[in-house]
Amino acid sequence: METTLDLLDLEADWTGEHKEIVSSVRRYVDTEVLPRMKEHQRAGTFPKDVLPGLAKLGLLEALATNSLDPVAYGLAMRELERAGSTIRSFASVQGSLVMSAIEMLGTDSQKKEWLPSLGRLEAIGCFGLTEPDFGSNPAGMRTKAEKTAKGYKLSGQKCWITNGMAAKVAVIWAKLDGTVNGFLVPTATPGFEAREIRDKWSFRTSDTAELFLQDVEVPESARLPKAQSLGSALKCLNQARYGIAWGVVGAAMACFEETRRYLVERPQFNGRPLASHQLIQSKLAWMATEITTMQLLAKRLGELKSEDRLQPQQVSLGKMNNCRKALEVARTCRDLLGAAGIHHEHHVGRHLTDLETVLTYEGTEHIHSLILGEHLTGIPAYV
Ligand code: TGC
Ligand code: FAD
Repeated sequence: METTLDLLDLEADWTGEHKEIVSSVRRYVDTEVLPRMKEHQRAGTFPKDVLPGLAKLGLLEALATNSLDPVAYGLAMRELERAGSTIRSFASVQGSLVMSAIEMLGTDSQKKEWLPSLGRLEAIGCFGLTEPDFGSNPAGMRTKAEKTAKGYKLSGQKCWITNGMAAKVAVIWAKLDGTVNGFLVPTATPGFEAREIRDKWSFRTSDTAELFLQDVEVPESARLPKAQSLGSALKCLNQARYGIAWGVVGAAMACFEETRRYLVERPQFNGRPLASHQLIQSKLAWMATEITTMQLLAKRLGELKSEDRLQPQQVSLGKMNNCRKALEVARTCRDLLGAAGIHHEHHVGRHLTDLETVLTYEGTEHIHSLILGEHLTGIPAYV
């Protein structure tokens, strides 16, 4: 029996563009990405071989030309994350962090130089905000930029940087005279070094690196002129966090669907399928309800974004709620698969461990609850 997770008939509101995007990304995920994930998960490698197919979808090119509506973008992230959070993350960093930074904060010539090649994935970008001693609190960053006769000299260290090994250009956040600024740094510049972070049990199929900058000289034209405070970096994070609120719905759906199929097929006790037991149905009903409310929340964020009314605390609510719920769904699915749930044969274990990263990056659960807390009380409680 086929079933649907569209219990509130949300798909009825989809435009032709939404339907098209969901079916093309889903086809790409099913035929080109999922068959390769197990092998890359075991090896701990990013599946570079899926990038030509992603480029062909034209999603990131559409972002560069602002021709994708927020709900279409969100649905694309949802479908990509069915394959895994690491695949959606590649696209989030490239599109929502790097391309958005250039689009929102760059000059016309920076846009002309980088957006087309980033959009076609001919160049890969990374976004360096986090440092070893400054994760949740990037305001404390030590990476600094000094004015030189021809431009700037950058020194410092960034860590946990997605796409860091493959990147041709890095958006580097650094303090210039004590104020956070953004710079576009070609990674081939002398003094720039990326080192892979190995031995991860989460995000094994993602390229994660530490970046070292030692007296990296860049011209004046490398500075993002509209980035003149930490707020500019946080503005880019809003875009990516929005995509995460949608993306994790896809991870939860993928876990649910794989588990439901298993439960209706596997007999246990008198030859009856596991799905016939009341406790199992109760868990399926709970998960389907959570996935439905996650979708409603993402859709509402999309509507607000389409009307240019989306506020940071609303994005925090969506990122925090949907990551937590997706993780709970993945954990429940792992349980319902029994021993099979710990094996690479199923994707659930990979989704579960990857969602642990998604809960942490782009603002941890605590940080998003503090952002909401500040909104609700007027009292910042970070310190
Ligand atoms: P605070 O004083 O609150 O704010 C500084 C300035 O920024 C403004 N602002 C925002 N602007 C736009 N969007 C937002 N979401 C904003 N949040 C704050 C604020 O109005 C202020 O403006 P102004 O004009 O007064 O200067 O800053 P704070 O230092 O107290 O920090 C607040 C806090 C803790 C919420 C912030 O630091 C934070 O969000 N921390 C979490 C760090 C984080 O999320 N890092 C992510 C790194 S990138 C990443 O993880 C990529 S993962 C790969 C993938 O996405 O797939
Ligand atoms: P910490 O800030 O040390 O936090 C540790 C714990 O303390 C958390 O539970 C946190 O919630 C809690 N905590 C911190 N402050 C408070 C407080 N004030 N009150 C209560 N609790 C608090 N960063 C980038 O810049 N670019 C990237 O591309 C990128 N990619 C990433 C990819 C992966 C796989 C991972 C794991 C991380 C990535 N990050 C990236 C970094 C990520 O954004 C940080 O890990 C995240 O912001 C948290 O910082 P931290 O790890 O230093 O944790």
